[in-house]
Amino acid sequence: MKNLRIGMIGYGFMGRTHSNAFSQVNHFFDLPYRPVLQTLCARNPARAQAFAAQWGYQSVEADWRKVVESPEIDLIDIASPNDTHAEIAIAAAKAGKMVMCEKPLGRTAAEAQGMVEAVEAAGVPNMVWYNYRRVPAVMLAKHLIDEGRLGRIFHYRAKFLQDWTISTDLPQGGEGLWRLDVNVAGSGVTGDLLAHCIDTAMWLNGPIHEVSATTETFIKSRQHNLTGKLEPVGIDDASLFLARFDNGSLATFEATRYARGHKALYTLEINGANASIIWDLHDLHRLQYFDHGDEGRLRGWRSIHVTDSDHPYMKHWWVPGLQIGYEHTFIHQAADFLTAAAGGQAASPTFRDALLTDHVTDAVLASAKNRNWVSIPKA
Ligand code: SOE
Repeated sequence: MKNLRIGMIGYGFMGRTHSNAFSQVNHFFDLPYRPVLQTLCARNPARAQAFAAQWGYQSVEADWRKVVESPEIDLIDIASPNDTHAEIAIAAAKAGKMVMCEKPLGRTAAEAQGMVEAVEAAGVPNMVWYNYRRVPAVMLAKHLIDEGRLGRIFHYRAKFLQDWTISTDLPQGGEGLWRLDVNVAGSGVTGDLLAHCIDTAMWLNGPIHEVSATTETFIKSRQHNLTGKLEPVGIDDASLFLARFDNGSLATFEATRYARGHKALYTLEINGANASIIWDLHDLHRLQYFDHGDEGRLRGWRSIHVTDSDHPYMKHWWVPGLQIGYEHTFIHQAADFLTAAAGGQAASPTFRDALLTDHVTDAVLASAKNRNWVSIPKA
């Protein structure tokens, strides 16, 4: 097993999920690489030191360029705010490093395009952390769909509901709240939450053909943490869209941070001619499955507890019936990446896959602004 020395850029929520994945992955998966937490790179020196000590990083660096150029680093993992993704990823690819990037890939598709070109020109393994694909129940849904069990797909329905920005007193900008600053985040819930729904949807149900959207910014100005001034809010607080997929199915998508009581309710439902599937992040190890082919008297929704050893990823964990959770999705993604990287390959979703999601989020924002249907560019 070869060491793979990681330069982690960022130490927020995602820096923790990724560091945890790299720390745990070899305990549960037999892999060609052993990730080594080599360097933690972040702007606040005291917090960076504390984070590095807590997670076991061997060194700390404030300038990401030094990490990217360092001969002691094999892989750059970008877990810093969205406005830093492109510059770091492009420099890392040019330096011949493998690159992993937190979602969304770019703030716009134009920004993501340059990132795709850089990793493909350098031929370096790459992946974007759309982690919900690696929930075992969601992966099981993928297998059932690919086996053709649902038949012709008519409907796709997805929601991602949160409620953490309802207070008018919540400021925007700076550490922890950069998601509310449009210059840093690129957009609001469209790029942050709908991007997850769109990534999963296109993976399960194929390309989206066109969208018609509406968005709202409920709170129009907030104190900015960096300037201290009351400033206009540029992000979308809620975003809803209708979509038509290339396969002829119709879809509705909704994301908001104003659904009081919902903390991270990501749900999806797919209705096919033969069967339907429902999944809910708050009950993430269950897949609801209805099969019209079942004997009529017994036909009904099955609630599959996706914890058995023949379910995706589950043989690597405990014994059948015992559950895993959110953090494991990142561990699965790290395992898949390390396996692909050993063969010099990208892992899904690749930078190119994530570029398509950015095209859809761009189209959603354009449609909401111009009040029209917008077609999605082809891959
Ligand atoms: C936003 O609150 C957020 O942390 C997203 O940025 C993550 O991608 C999502 O998985 C949970 O919610």
